[in-house]
Amino acid sequence: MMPAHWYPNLGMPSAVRSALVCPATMSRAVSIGPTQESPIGTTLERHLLDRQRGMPEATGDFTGLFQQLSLAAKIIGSRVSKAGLSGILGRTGTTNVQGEQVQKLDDFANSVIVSTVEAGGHVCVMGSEEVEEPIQIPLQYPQGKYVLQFDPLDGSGNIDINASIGTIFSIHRRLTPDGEQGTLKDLLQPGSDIVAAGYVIYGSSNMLVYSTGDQVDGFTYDPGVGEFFLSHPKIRMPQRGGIYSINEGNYHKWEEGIRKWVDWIKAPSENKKAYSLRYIGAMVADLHRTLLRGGIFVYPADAKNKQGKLRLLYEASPMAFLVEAAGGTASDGQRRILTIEPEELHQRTPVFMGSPDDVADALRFAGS
Ligand code: AFP
Repeated sequence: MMPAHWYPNLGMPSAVRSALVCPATMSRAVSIGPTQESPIGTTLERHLLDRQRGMPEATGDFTGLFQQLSLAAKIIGSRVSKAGLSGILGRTGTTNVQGEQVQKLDDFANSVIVSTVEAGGHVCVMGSEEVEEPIQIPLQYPQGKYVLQFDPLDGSGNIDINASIGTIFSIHRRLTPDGEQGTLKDLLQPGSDIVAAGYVIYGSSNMLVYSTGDQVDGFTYDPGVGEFFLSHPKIRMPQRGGIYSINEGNYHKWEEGIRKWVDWIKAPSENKKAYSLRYIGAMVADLHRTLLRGGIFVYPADAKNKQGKLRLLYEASPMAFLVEAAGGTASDGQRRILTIEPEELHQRTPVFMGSPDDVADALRFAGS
């Protein structure tokens, strides 16, 4: 049961309510920043509308797109929570006990996002980690001003073991002329031009976390009410944490600098305690913990994945946008991830993300 204070107007004394209120900020001209205070318990929809009201030139397109994404998150979350029951586990091409074709959960999540968003008129083209080519908006629908990229179900290796997985998304403005179908050009934009990014984590509870660049807010889903409620306003990442997150099974494939860094971070010394290792194998879950608790998440290049493993457009850029908005650092080892100009849809990149001091330490070793 969710604590009563999540619901702003349900019997909570006004003194308590105002103590929970978070002040507003608006630091980037492009962001859709709030002009009002957002009390704990605000629904995602109200939060978006409050922000929209603070932007007289806003048309409601952004809020409309987000409402569709939130609906997609609810549908995917509902199916994920029933995965073990509904016989949906398994690979595409297999049949369930009713003899029906089983749709792989990541294919399902992909179709839900595409079908929820395409008819809305807010987007002109989409890019998905699951789909090789740009996803065009059929001509019977309006071609919107935004561009949506997403990884429908990140960490899909975790589905069959009931561990956390997630959806990652980012939104850009279109570059091609209004009214036409969007193209690859609209999708190949750097993270620095992201208008908003976020993720949904399907875990012990489901959460939607998003940012328009000025702050990062987290909303927890109440399945009884069917709404995401503001639960983690203005997430800030600590300057330094105590956890490192990396697939250490790749130790012998790494370059020497990464090996030395891992040897150093887990060894206690006069100046520091040994860091703890946590790695679930789903970037969303590992970075969600890193956002809230601090520390570092790393997926470096290695002998097998010479360009790194994670996808720039569907994983690294959106997460880098959130990490930076929460006060953290996101690098590919040499430059800010947000400054990388993508050349291909499914381009990969090494990733060093987290608390600024922890990333600085790792980069010192990686460059050695
Ligand atoms: P899947 O979605 O194919 O499971 O990949 C997940 C992922 O892209 C990212 O979420 C993880 O951080 C990373 O791969 C895990 O990779 P390793 O299994 O090589 O550690």
